[in-house]
Amino acid sequence: MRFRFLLLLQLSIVTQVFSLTLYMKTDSYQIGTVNTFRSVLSQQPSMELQAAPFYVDLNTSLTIDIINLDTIAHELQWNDFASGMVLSPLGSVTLTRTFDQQKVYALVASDFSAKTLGGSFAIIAGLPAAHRYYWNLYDLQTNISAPIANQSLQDFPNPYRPNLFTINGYDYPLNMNDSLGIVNGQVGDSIYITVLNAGNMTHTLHFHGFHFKILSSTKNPFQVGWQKDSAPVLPQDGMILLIVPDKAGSYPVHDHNLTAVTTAGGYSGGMMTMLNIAP
Ligand SMILES: [Cu+2]
Repeated sequence: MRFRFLLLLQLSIVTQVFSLTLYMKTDSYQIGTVNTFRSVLSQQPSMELQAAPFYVDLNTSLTIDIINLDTIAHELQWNDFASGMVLSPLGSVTLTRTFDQQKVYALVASDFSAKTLGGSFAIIAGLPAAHRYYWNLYDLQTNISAPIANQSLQDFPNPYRPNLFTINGYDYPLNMNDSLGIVNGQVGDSIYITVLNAGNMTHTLHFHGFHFKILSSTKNPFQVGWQKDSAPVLPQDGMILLIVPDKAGSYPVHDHNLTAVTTAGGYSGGMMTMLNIAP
């Protein structure tokens, strides 16, 4: 009887209580013309490269089990926390957190190997269910991905010369079928775009056609409220952008650093996606 009372009390404080299981794995993937190692943090143990985010209502509490499928240890942290937690080889950790702000709660790898290889997962709180999209940004110098994965390389080369730039795991134009990221909306819609930079450098997104309003940013909060056509997304920052299109058409969005709009040195490719707005 006492247990039941406590359970009811807890439910009255927290809107919803859910559990979530995530799997961490480093593996090699073919991305466009290159083969590269990536670390993926995903709800799918099968490790699809394109890891969908998890949306929650405000004040949702989650219990999160994270299972390391790798035979090496990793470290993870929330991108708004200074300290992290160790995932031992083939081990697991359990976290709980309540999500009470409209923002991206990003779980990011913090050991050199998995961080450099993009291990990241976004829990996005407080967005309406309609018209929401997700862009996980990533860059890598692919000839160092294998030594990073097997931990024989423990630091960045100088200079770092990335040749791979992706959104949700794919470079342009391979991402043109990406239902998570390609925006399909209508004039007047409120379109919410969540961006998580899981890469190793700042990516400054530039929108053609529309200005966006910055609704939240964990690493760069002084930008919140700005309405811009370009803004930097710092490494491991999560940002929520809002656009309300005033005209129809197809408009590209790309990293304004045009080096990142290449694939293996060829233009155009890399970090570019599309806003398709119907009348
Ligand atoms: Cu442009």
